[in-house]
Amino acid sequence: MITMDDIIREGHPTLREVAQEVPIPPSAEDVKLGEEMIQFLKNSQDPEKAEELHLRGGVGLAAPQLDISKRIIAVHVPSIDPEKPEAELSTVMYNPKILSHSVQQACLGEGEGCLSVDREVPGYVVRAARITVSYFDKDGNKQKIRLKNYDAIVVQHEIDHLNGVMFYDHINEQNPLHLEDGVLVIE
Ligand code: FHF
Ligand code: ZN
Repeated sequence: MITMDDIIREGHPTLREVAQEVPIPPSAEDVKLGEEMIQFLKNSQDPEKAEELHLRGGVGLAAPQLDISKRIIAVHVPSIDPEKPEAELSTVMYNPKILSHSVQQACLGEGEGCLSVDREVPGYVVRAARITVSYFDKDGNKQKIRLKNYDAIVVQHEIDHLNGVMFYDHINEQNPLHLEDGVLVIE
């Protein structure tokens, strides 16, 4: 079981590496890792389990955060609308790739945090509002999905980890709360 002790923190060199692509179809070991990453996210969002295991709530996790420099990410974003459970995004992606992105940009109104960063970093993290991503699933099938708004932000945060990029790299240094015109603010 993955716990907070398995997650490396900023300053660890692995977080600044470009992670290696994984062989497709994913090995049994990489499939198991993906399942454990999703389970961690589910546990972290379960109030009882999170308290018991001292987990910080998370919606995404990238293998480099476990000191595994492989291009594997997990996202578990629950649907905000109980009437629409199919809106949940819960996937493991092997070798994900952003094929295209919107010109329009977006950011979370609350800013971002990271399981590998034990401090508050204020500022808007401006990203693409919509992305098209290709990836391989656990069976080695190639998938292509379009994501927008919150889902798109989370997946970009995770893919950044595969490229050694941290969320605060995107914050305007001079003025962290400055927003250009047209940036969609997701509340
Ligand atoms: C999180 N937590 O998941 C943040 C951090 C925008 O690389 O967003 O570092 F638990 C991955 C519902 C809504 C339930 C939000 C991407 C953030 C990715 C993890 N929590 C939440 C929730 C959350 C990081 N990460 C603050 C831990
Ligand atoms: Zn992160």
